[in-house]
Amino acid sequence: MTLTTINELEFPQSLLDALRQARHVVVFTGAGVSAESGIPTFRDESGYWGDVDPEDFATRAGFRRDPALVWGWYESRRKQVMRSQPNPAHIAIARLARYIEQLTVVTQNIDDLHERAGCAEVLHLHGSFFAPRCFACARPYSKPLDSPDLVSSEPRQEPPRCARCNGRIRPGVVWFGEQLQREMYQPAQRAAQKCDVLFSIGTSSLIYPAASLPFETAARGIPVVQVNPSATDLDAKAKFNLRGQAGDIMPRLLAAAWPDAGEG
Ligand code: BV8
Ligand code: ZN
Repeated sequence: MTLTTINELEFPQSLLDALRQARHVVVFTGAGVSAESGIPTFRDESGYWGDVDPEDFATRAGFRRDPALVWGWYESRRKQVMRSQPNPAHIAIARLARYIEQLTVVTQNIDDLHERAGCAEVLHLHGSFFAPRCFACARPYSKPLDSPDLVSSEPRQEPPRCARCNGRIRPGVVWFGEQLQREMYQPAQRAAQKCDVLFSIGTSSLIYPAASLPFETAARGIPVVQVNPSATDLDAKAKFNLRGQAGDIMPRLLAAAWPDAGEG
């Protein structure tokens, strides 16, 4: 395991070689990749879980108990994402597609910053802000969430109702105790098991089954590159631990591996 801190100008040659020779790269991300876009993470100092209890805000029971509180929380987070921009980490990740034959981006995030940075296809293991559905009958909610009659900045907002069964609309995310969608998790797992390099960027590696992906990659002897200012359980299994912020490291790593990567 090689530890490289951000202020070291050189990345290990073996990492640059692995990248240049890779045909298929998986990039697995968590809330830390959006931190430099101004989006709070969950478990850092100023993270979401420091303000709210996940039991009340990220479970079915919490939504049943107080749908307006949960819907209002997700709506305020969604609007913050709409006001934010992809940061240099998102842009560098999308730019990888220019140099790698196959790039698979797998995120635990529910924002659309990877897509807005130019990633064509993103596997959202924990869902998305942009796929609300009926809590009762699961019918997708097709009305635009920013339609005038739905715009409010109140912390508690009564969720809209389903056109088919009049059930409450819920955020299109995976809450604790809910299964991940097979059509997201299975391709992510396949990619993690057959890629040439896997990046794990900005995740505390604590939430399962998503967190198991980089461990499955490492167990197959495939190099795992972790990018995180802090240590996580993955440190022990990652071949390269790049200590620092993703927005600093990722553009520099691309420029080191492919000197023209820095251009427009
Ligand atoms: C399920 C909703 C079961 C969306 C979230 C073993 C197997 C299976 C399940 C379990 C298991 N053990 C326990 C479980 C249950 C549970 C779980 O994992 N619990 C934990 C507490 C142990 N898992 C579940 O419930 C999952 N469901 O397995 O169902 C099942 C089985 C059969 C039948 C029915 C059910 C569902 C988990 C999904 C929960 N949903 N959120 C939302 O609101 O966003 S969780 C939440 O955590 C988010 O989704 C988030 O994406 C996810 C992971 O967090 P991170 O992204 O890592 O963010 P975090 O703040 O933790 O870390 C940020 C990192 O970034 C830090 O390390 C920091 O240092 C770094 N960083 C900061 N700045 C930067 C940076 N890095 C780089 N650059 C920077 N600038
Ligand atoms: Zn319905």
